[in-house]
Amino acid sequence: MDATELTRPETRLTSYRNLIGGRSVDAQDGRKLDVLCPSDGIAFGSIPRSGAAEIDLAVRAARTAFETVWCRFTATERGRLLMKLGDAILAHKDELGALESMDTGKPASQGLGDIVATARYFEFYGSAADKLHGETIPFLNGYTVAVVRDPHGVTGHIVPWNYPSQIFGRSVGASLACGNTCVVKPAEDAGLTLLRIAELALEVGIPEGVLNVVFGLGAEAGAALTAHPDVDFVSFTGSPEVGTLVQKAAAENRIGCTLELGGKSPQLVFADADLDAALPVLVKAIVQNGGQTCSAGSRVLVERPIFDKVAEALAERFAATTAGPHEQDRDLGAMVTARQQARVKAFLAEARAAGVPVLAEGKIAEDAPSGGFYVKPTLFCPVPREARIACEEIFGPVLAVMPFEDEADGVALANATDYGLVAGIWTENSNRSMRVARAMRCGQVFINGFGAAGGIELPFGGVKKSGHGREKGFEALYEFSASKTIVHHHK
Ligand code: TXE
Repeated sequence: MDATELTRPETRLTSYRNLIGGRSVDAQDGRKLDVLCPSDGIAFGSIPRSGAAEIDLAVRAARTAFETVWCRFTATERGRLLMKLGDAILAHKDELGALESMDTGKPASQGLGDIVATARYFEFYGSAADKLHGETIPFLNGYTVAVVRDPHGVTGHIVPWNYPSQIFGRSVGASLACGNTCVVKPAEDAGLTLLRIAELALEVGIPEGVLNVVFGLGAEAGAALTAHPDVDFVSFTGSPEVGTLVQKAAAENRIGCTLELGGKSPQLVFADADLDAALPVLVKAIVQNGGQTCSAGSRVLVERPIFDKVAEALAERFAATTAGPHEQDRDLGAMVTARQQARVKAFLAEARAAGVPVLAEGKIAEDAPSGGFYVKPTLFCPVPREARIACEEIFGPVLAVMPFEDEADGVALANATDYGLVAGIWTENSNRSMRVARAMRCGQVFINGFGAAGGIELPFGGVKKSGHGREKGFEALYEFSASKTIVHHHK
């Protein structure tokens, strides 16, 4: 018996249901969607194909919970419950990690790591809940002015499939800490752990209706959630196209939203970089999670004098990478869906046809199930600056390597993208690293590193076409709350 059979039988063909107002319910018309394991392409369960009716029920449940129950909890009490939820997630981390990996196709250790990070979100926001202080403002004589922070009310969360539990944790954790109630629409392609975590929330004492999960297609359940007139704020992470729709829907309702729409994040490698430190990170930043990471380091820009050396070393490391089923815990798993696999392969075919050189390819494990959605990690080098693979988000394990001539050229090339999410800088010159970091047009910059073990505490989000608003860190608490100025005129 191989590992695949060992870990999956008990979850095969499980019917997952919505969680609305504390009740486990199917779609009203009983329609369902299959859930496939990306590692072998086989269905192991189903989720409800919900629509406007189920979303409406969930929003009503969230509204009632907001107005009648959750508002009675002090910030400290809310925080304690969120920290308990963090503990419960940790206590179930093996089960949740296995489910996350089976659902997304990501290697087992990464599924587990995502769950541990999710627990940390609830711990972080739980402990922050009663530290969202307001301020007082000096004003005219005879006045005392206080600025307090209020929750928005009901928040809608559209979660993608690449890091389901973490992206859920970062927005739902912050929202609940502020005193909102939530309706969550997981991605139809992967999002089962969100349901399990919402069930754990009930178990630790978070009241019914405070956290609701409604499964369904984006164009149906997702669109219904963003258009619902009784939702007060929307958090969206996903594609730029859908982000535009979400912002239009928010505009119709005259509410706010956070949009995190991915990137084409550069890593600048200067001639004085510590290459022993840089090389493994440069590879991991695009191979991890099959490149299906909003902040993937998908462009490596190398200063001319060390270009050939870096290209050669990257090629060696790329060739040593292997994609395999999640249980095997290789460098990467399968792409999340056949659709995503086809999208990545189309980029690969187009770049090859355009004559962009392939410097190295990784492998697909020989015993990987033939029905799985695998692609080989692929290193293109040198990539012309105007090539599509140098400009567009691929969301696959595809690295574009390009030379730059000097600091000014490197900065210009790094910024020459519609996106602006993350950047990496590799240099031993601290004057230069700070100068270049300040010149980057993006939301997060790493110096002599890339990515930060989840980065729960670090504000995260884009500029330019990568979206707006910040999640993660304390700053998210300002997104999920609104200031209210209280002006007391006294004698
Ligand atoms: O995204 P969608 P897809 C990028 C990445 C990827 C591409 C396409 O480049 O290759 O987008 O992925 C919900 N109203 N990112 O098609 O469709 C949907 O159900 C409301 C980057 O999977 O945007 C899911 O829950 N919601 C990204 C979520 O939106 C709708 C993560 C994301 O799906 C909707 C994912 C609608 N009309 C993809 N249509 C990142 N920033 O990390 C869909 N959805």
